Amino acid sequence: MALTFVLLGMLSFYSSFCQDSGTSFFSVEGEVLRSLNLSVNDLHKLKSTELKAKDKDGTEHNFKGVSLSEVLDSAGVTLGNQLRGANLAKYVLVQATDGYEVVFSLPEIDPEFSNEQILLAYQVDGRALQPHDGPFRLVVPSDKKHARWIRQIKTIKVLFSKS
Ligand SMILES: Nc1nc2c(c(=O)[nH]1)N[C@H]1C(S)=C(S)[C@@H](COP(=O)(O)O)O[C@H]1N2
Ligand SMILES: [Mo]
Repeated sequence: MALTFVLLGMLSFYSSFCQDSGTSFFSVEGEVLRSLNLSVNDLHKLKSTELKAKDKDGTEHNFKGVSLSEVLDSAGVTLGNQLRGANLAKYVLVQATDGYEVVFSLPEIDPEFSNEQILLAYQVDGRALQPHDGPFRLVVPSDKKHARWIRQIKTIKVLFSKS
Protein backbone atom coordinates (compact mmCIF):
# COMPACT_ATOMS: atom_id res chain seq x y z
CA MET A 1 0.00 0.00 0.00
CA ALA A 2 2.66 2.49 1.08
CA LEU A 3 4.75 1.41 -1.89
CA THR A 4 1.84 2.18 -4.23
CA PHE A 5 1.68 5.73 -2.86
CA VAL A 6 5.41 6.16 -3.22
CA LEU A 7 5.29 4.91 -6.80
CA LEU A 8 2.29 7.10 -7.64
CA GLY A 9 4.06 10.09 -6.10
CA MET A 10 7.20 9.42 -8.12
CA LEU A 11 5.15 9.01 -11.27
CA SER A 12 3.29 12.30 -10.82
CA PHE A 13 6.55 14.10 -10.03
CA TYR A 14 8.19 12.56 -13.06
CA SER A 15 5.31 13.44 -15.39
CA SER A 16 5.09 17.03 -14.14
CA PHE A 17 8.85 17.35 -14.48
CA CYS A 18 8.91 15.99 -18.00
CA GLN A 19 5.65 17.50 -19.07
CA ASP A 20 5.98 19.10 -22.47
CA SER A 21 9.65 19.83 -21.87
CA GLY A 22 10.51 18.96 -25.45
CA THR A 23 7.22 19.04 -27.28
CA SER A 24 5.74 22.48 -26.58
CA PHE A 25 7.19 25.43 -28.38
CA PHE A 26 6.73 29.16 -28.54
CA SER A 27 7.94 31.23 -31.46
CA VAL A 28 9.93 34.43 -31.70
CA GLU A 29 9.20 36.20 -34.97
CA GLY A 30 8.73 39.50 -36.78
CA GLU A 31 11.58 42.03 -36.73
CA VAL A 32 14.21 39.41 -35.86
CA LEU A 33 17.38 38.20 -37.58
CA ARG A 34 16.33 34.56 -37.04
CA SER A 35 12.85 33.32 -36.26
CA LEU A 36 12.96 30.79 -33.46
CA ASN A 37 10.80 27.96 -32.18
CA LEU A 38 11.86 27.25 -28.63
CA SER A 39 11.03 24.44 -26.20
CA VAL A 40 11.96 24.19 -22.52
CA ASN A 41 14.93 22.08 -23.61
CA ASP A 42 16.07 24.90 -25.89
CA LEU A 43 15.72 27.40 -23.04
CA HIS A 44 17.96 25.18 -20.91
CA LYS A 45 20.76 26.04 -23.36
CA LEU A 46 20.42 29.78 -22.64
CA LYS A 47 21.62 31.54 -19.51
CA SER A 48 19.09 30.86 -16.77
CA THR A 49 17.88 33.33 -14.20
CA GLU A 50 16.07 32.74 -10.91
CA LEU A 51 14.14 35.34 -9.01
CA LYS A 52 11.67 35.54 -6.17
CA ALA A 53 8.40 37.32 -6.83
CA LYS A 54 4.94 37.48 -5.33
CA ASP A 55 2.07 36.06 -7.34
CA LYS A 56 -1.33 37.76 -7.54
CA ASP A 57 -2.33 36.29 -4.16
CA GLY A 58 0.77 37.75 -2.52
CA THR A 59 2.54 34.38 -2.11
CA GLU A 60 6.24 34.50 -2.84
CA HIS A 61 7.60 31.96 -5.31
CA ASN A 62 10.97 31.17 -6.81
CA PHE A 63 10.72 31.46 -10.59
CA LYS A 64 13.30 30.07 -12.97
CA GLY A 65 13.62 30.85 -16.64
CA VAL A 66 15.50 32.96 -19.12
CA SER A 67 15.35 36.73 -19.15
CA LEU A 68 13.22 38.02 -22.00
CA SER A 69 16.18 40.09 -23.22
CA GLU A 70 18.28 36.89 -23.56
CA VAL A 71 15.52 35.24 -25.60
CA LEU A 72 15.21 38.27 -27.89
CA ASP A 73 19.00 38.53 -28.15
CA SER A 74 19.20 34.94 -29.35
CA ALA A 75 16.78 35.83 -32.15
CA GLY A 76 18.92 38.84 -33.10
CA VAL A 77 16.51 41.57 -31.96
CA THR A 78 17.92 45.12 -31.94
CA LEU A 79 18.86 45.54 -28.27
CA GLY A 80 21.96 47.05 -26.65
CA ASN A 81 23.88 49.42 -28.91
CA GLN A 82 21.42 48.69 -31.75
CA LEU A 83 18.49 50.03 -29.76
CA ARG A 84 18.48 53.56 -31.12
CA GLY A 85 16.93 55.62 -33.91
CA ALA A 86 14.05 53.96 -35.73
CA ASN A 87 14.48 50.78 -33.67
CA LEU A 88 13.08 52.65 -30.67
CA ALA A 89 9.65 52.50 -32.31
CA LYS A 90 9.56 48.69 -32.18
CA TYR A 91 7.44 46.90 -29.63
CA VAL A 92 7.03 43.33 -28.44
CA LEU A 93 3.64 41.64 -28.69
CA VAL A 94 3.33 38.50 -26.56
CA GLN A 95 0.42 36.22 -27.42
CA ALA A 96 -1.04 33.29 -25.47
CA THR A 97 -2.97 30.22 -26.56
CA ASP A 98 -6.21 31.67 -25.09
CA GLY A 99 -5.93 34.79 -27.25
CA TYR A 100 -4.65 37.00 -24.42
CA GLU A 101 -2.04 39.52 -25.57
CA VAL A 102 0.25 42.04 -23.90
CA VAL A 103 2.89 44.45 -25.19
CA PHE A 104 6.25 45.69 -23.97
CA SER A 105 8.53 48.31 -25.43
CA LEU A 106 12.09 47.25 -26.28
CA PRO A 107 13.66 49.72 -23.79
CA GLU A 108 11.77 48.27 -20.85
CA ILE A 109 13.17 44.83 -21.77
CA ASP A 110 16.74 45.92 -22.55
CA PRO A 111 19.09 45.73 -19.53
CA GLU A 112 21.08 48.67 -20.96
CA PHE A 113 17.94 50.82 -20.60
CA SER A 114 16.21 49.38 -17.58
CA ASN A 115 17.00 47.61 -14.32
CA GLU A 116 13.61 45.87 -14.38
CA GLN A 117 13.76 42.11 -14.80
CA ILE A 118 11.32 40.48 -17.17
CA LEU A 119 11.63 36.71 -16.92
CA LEU A 120 10.34 34.13 -19.36
CA ALA A 121 9.71 31.48 -16.72
CA TYR A 122 9.44 27.72 -17.21
CA GLN A 123 9.70 26.62 -13.57
CA VAL A 124 8.14 27.70 -10.30
CA ASP A 125 9.51 26.44 -6.98
CA GLY A 126 11.60 23.81 -8.77
CA ARG A 127 8.76 22.32 -10.84
CA ALA A 128 7.70 22.80 -14.45
CA LEU A 129 4.84 25.26 -14.81
CA GLN A 130 1.45 23.55 -14.77
CA PRO A 131 -0.67 23.59 -17.96
CA HIS A 132 -2.83 26.47 -16.65
CA ASP A 133 0.26 28.67 -16.39
CA GLY A 134 2.82 27.24 -18.77
CA PRO A 135 4.89 25.78 -20.11
CA PHE A 136 6.00 29.42 -20.54
CA ARG A 137 4.91 32.51 -18.65
CA LEU A 138 6.27 35.99 -18.12
CA VAL A 139 7.12 37.14 -14.62
CA VAL A 140 7.23 40.92 -14.32
CA PRO A 141 8.01 41.72 -10.67
CA SER A 142 8.23 45.46 -11.23
CA ASP A 143 4.63 45.71 -12.46
CA LYS A 144 2.27 46.50 -9.57
CA LYS A 145 -0.49 44.56 -11.36
CA HIS A 146 -0.09 41.01 -12.66
CA ALA A 147 -1.88 41.56 -15.96
CA ARG A 148 1.33 41.27 -18.01
CA TRP A 149 2.34 38.01 -16.31
CA ILE A 150 1.02 36.34 -19.45
CA ARG A 151 0.52 32.57 -19.17
CA GLN A 152 0.63 29.89 -21.89
CA ILE A 153 2.85 31.93 -24.20
CA LYS A 154 2.55 30.88 -27.82
CA THR A 155 4.17 33.69 -29.81
CA ILE A 156 6.50 36.63 -29.22
CA LYS A 157 6.38 39.11 -32.09
CA VAL A 158 8.69 42.07 -32.52
CA LEU A 159 6.86 44.68 -34.58
CA PHE A 160 7.32 48.20 -35.88
CA SER A 161 4.72 50.61 -34.63
CA LYS A 162 3.18 52.49 -37.53
CA SER A 163 1.46 55.83 -37.07
N1 LIG B 1 -2.84 33.70 -21.08
C1 LIG B 1 -3.30 34.54 -20.13
N2 LIG B 1 -2.45 35.06 -19.25
C2 LIG B 1 -2.88 35.90 -18.28
C3 LIG B 1 -4.24 36.25 -18.20
C4 LIG B 1 -5.13 35.67 -19.15
O1 LIG B 1 -6.35 35.90 -19.16
N3 LIG B 1 -4.62 34.80 -20.09
N4 LIG B 1 -4.67 37.11 -17.23
C5 LIG B 1 -3.66 38.02 -16.66
C6 LIG B 1 -4.12 38.71 -15.48
S1 LIG B 1 -5.22 39.96 -15.73
C7 LIG B 1 -3.63 38.41 -14.23
S2 LIG B 1 -4.05 39.34 -12.89
C8 LIG B 1 -2.72 37.29 -14.00
C9 LIG B 1 -3.29 36.35 -13.00
O2 LIG B 1 -2.33 35.43 -12.68
P1 LIG B 1 -2.73 34.06 -11.97
O3 LIG B 1 -3.56 33.28 -12.93
O4 LIG B 1 -1.43 33.41 -11.65
O5 LIG B 1 -3.50 34.45 -10.73
O6 LIG B 1 -2.46 36.54 -15.18
C10 LIG B 1 -2.34 37.31 -16.35
N5 LIG B 1 -1.98 36.42 -17.41
MO1 LIG C 1 -5.71 40.75 -13.64
